[in-house]
Amino acid sequence: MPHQSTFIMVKPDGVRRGLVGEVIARFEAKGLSLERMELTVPSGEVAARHYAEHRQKSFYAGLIDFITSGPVVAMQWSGESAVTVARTMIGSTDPVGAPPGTIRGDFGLDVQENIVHGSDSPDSAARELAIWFG
Ligand code: DAT
Ligand code: MG
Repeated sequence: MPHQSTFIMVKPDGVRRGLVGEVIARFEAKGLSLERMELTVPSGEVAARHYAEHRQKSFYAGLIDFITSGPVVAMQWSGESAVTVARTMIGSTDPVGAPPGTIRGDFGLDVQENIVHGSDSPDSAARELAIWFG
């Protein structure tokens, strides 16, 4: 299995709720390596590029408002199969159905305010890391 890099973001709700340390601790404990990290309030342009695939969705406008509503913690993590490993640890999109033991399963109930983002493929990771870190 390949060494990979993935883009992880603690979303504004996660920062507001004081879950940054919890999220980082889980990935560290798993054995992934933190390569880059920045606390930033996303611009509308960065948010639109990041969520371009959802432009036509009914929830898009609310999603952009939410993700630009305050600081996020943008991170690059690497390690063995890091993309898949991180997605498994984050849990399914709707926290209501995410199993206990996952970040969304343990800390969320809202499909929009679901605490953390993780790239869904190596191609997405490369695209998102370029958007956030240039
Ligand atoms: P994921 O973040 O699990 O990759 P996604 O790419 O399908 O999920 O959607 C991106 C984000 O959009 C998701 O984290 C939260 C929001 N979202 C998805 N489906 C939604 C819905 N039905 N209503 C409101 N927000 C939604
Ligand atoms: Mg996604």
